[in-house]
Amino acid sequence: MLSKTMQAALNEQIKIEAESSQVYLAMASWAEIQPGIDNITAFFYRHSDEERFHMLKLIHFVNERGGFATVPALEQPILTYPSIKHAFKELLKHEIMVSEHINKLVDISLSEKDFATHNFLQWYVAEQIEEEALARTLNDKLELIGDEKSGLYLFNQDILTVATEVEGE
Ligand code: OFO
Repeated sequence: MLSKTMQAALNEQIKIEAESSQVYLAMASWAEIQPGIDNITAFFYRHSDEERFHMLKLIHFVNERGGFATVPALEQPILTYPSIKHAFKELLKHEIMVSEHINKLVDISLSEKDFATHNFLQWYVAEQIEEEALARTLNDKLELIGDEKSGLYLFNQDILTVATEVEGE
């Protein structure tokens, strides 16, 4: 059985995952209307779906442990970006923020002596390590490219392979 504190913290995380899904969905929609970056667009759509999966996993866990997962109201995400580079910087910032929240959840699970939740959260800890690593790798590549169009062309060619390698999917 979840404590009230643990349940509230997990419900908060459900909102964060749902908002992450929205943030990346907005990036995907914006990328989709930019010419020639179809793989980058596909990456954002896929990332948005993954965040929805993270949210659903939490919802099922809370409900299975005798709590009640609440579906949250969501903020409208940023809709447009000055450049692809800006979008990926935002993605990294967002993932770092999510990791901090996961760490707080782990901390709460320990102070509540909720070892089942602690164990469940290890999946998210590992996932955040991968997602931050991927976001950093992609940002590094974009830095190398600078403002060259040919570099962006190659980045678009590469992105799905790089994502698969880093995430080990
Ligand atoms: Fe839910 O993993 Fe990214 O944010």
